Amino acid sequence: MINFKETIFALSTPPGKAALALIRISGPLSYSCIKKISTNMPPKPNVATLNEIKIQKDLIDQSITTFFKAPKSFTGEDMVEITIHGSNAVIKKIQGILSENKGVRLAKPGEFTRRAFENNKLDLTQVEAIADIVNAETEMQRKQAVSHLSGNFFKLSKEIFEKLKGTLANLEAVIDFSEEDLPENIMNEVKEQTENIIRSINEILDGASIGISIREGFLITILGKPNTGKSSFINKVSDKDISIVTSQPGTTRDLIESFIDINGYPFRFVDTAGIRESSDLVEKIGVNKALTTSKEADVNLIFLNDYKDINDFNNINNPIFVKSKQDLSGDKFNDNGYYNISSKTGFGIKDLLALIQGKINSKTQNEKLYISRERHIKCLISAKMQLEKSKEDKTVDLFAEDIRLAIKYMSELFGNVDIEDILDIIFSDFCIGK
Ligand SMILES: Nc1nc2c(ncn2[C@@H]2O[C@H](COP(=O)(O)OP(=O)(O)OP(=O)(O)O)[C@@H](O)[C@H]2O)c(=O)[nH]1
Ligand SMILES: [Mg+2]
Repeated sequence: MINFKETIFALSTPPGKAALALIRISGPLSYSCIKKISTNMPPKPNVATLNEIKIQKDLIDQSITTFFKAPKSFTGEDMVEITIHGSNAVIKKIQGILSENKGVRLAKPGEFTRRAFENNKLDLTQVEAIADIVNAETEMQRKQAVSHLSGNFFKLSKEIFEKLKGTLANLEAVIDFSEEDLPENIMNEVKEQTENIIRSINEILDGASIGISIREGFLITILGKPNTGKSSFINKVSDKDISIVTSQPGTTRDLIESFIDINGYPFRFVDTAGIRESSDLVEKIGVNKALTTSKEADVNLIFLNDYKDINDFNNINNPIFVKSKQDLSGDKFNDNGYYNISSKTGFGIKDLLALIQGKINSKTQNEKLYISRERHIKCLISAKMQLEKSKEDKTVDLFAEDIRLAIKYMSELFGNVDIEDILDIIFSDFCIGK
């Protein structure tokens, strides 16, 4: 457990040379330990001052210093933030001075956010959203994380949680009171409530696969006949040589992955071995891997030598057929069921990427909330399964027990119950200073 009497500090910006660096201090001694080495502390909370950090007459650095008084701070404790010059020497010196104070120590990864959670400044889904914002690489990932941080998922799941409590209250009434004291049809009402809650959970779960794709990147498999220009294409869209290109058919054997941000959409392009019958063991494994990956893909870009090759890929889902080397043929982009591009000149590449984006776009809705964390999905599935179980023919007592368990699974989402073990997993995603 955390000892809340300790004051913690950490560099909250990345280490290394930079214009500025920010050190955060949180806990009861945060104000006094900075005051000791300051010439101009802020006179009141939430005001920034130009402050000299000094030890006796020795000026360490100039700083912009801000004080946040508990409970109105990120952690809910007294906090001081000092912005100093981003110099390794200055940072080291100030951290060394802070460590010399009794009861003041370097923070562990995620400890500031953990304190914010422990002090009810954030619920667990918002804590996770902070980690997601820090890790977001594309606009879509940022939007998803911000939606969770602003509490959209929390509100929805809290609503379900409250409805479950209402249902349980009705069931308790059935158990405790005699029939004549109860409203008519109360059991029918309870059953309807349960159905409605299952429907609400399903609505959230329906968006999970899109949510996971936004978190990990939509999977675009580059599939097709050997020597059709697949690896040249992944190199072109990645803007670097990540896959070997030769004029020899069967060059690519393994899966080669590239994460690409296209207009804010996260994509994982995967180059694969050309599909053909082969006696070569390594190539055979490569072809199998290609076909297995294609089953999961949001889009399969199928590279052809010739239009008639399309028939060899009838059983592949979500296909877009592509013929490369347009610089040699001079054909137009949209050509009777397939698209001509050139990795050499760049012809058609932008249009093809727009086409892929359009396919993904049609799957996503602007305002919809997408969940993507395994923990959230697990809690919702467990609650839903318990509710499905409650529909079996059983006594009111057992019905109520199912609802109680569903409530427990839902409350795990916000971190209201016995969750010490999952806290450690969540906070280990954080860096020091967060
Ligand atoms: N002129 C021209 N040649 C290309 C183009 N794209 C690829 N090539 C050539 O076609 C040959 C095969 O290219 P790769 O990108 O290795 O083809 P691949 O589909 O990955 O081949 P495998 O890995 O064997 O399945 C190489 O000689 C490339 O230089 C293109 O757009 N125009
Ligand atoms: Mg290749």
